[in-house]
Amino acid sequence: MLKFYYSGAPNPTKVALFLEEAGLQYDAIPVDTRKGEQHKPDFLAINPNAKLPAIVDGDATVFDSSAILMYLAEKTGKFLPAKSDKARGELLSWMFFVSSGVGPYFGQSVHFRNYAPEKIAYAINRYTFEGHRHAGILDARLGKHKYMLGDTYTIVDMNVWGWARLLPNVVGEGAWDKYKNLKRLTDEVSARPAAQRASALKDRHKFKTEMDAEALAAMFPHMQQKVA
Ligand SMILES: N[C@@H](CCC(=O)N[C@@H](CS)C(=O)NCC(=O)O)C(=O)O
Repeated sequence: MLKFYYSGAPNPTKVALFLEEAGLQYDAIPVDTRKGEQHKPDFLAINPNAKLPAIVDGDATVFDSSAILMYLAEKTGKFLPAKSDKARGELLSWMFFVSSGVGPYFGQSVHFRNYAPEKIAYAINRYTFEGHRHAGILDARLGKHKYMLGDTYTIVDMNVWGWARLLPNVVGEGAWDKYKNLKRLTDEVSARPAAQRASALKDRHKFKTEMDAEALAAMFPHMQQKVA
């Protein structure tokens, strides 16, 4: 059976959404990042980047949420746009936009707002600005189309949903008044039974909740190393 290495964080939850939407059988294996389990040799053999999600499907090992979504969509033929060069171009563009833009900028904004030991005004402003900029691009797209690729619900919407749910943590309260099209998509996806099962998956296992010294050292190792 497909092994799904996960935590309750945004990137694993998008993959949980696909697995649930597609009705695939999977074995959900918790990796508790606040206990440092992502750095254990057994997990590093699956994802040398020490992050969730990752899957092992037969002899295929895939890490990085966008890569996993593409892999599973192509393997099952589900949640992809119609076959054409135009649609493939849009699929790749928006998948990479989420993985190279939305994920990293949203993640850094959450980090500097909530976890950085000092409140660095420059960093908070830069990443909040980029959070708004990326949310605005998604919102404009969704002002023209029901879903990110047009009329059909695809892996791009799943990829967006994973992070969009956290928008107020990224840019602050009032986010949803500003990005109404993105809110419409996020709410619609969140209401799907598969999304509810994906969000509830983390409750099947007992993940550590305290952000204590062990958790900070595991998730933000730079805090203990001066490299610049
Ligand atoms: N580009 C990766 C990012 C993965 C990532 O940052 N995962 C986070 C959870 S959302 C994680 O595992 N954090 C634990 C850590 O950094 O130690 C993806 O899209 O899968």
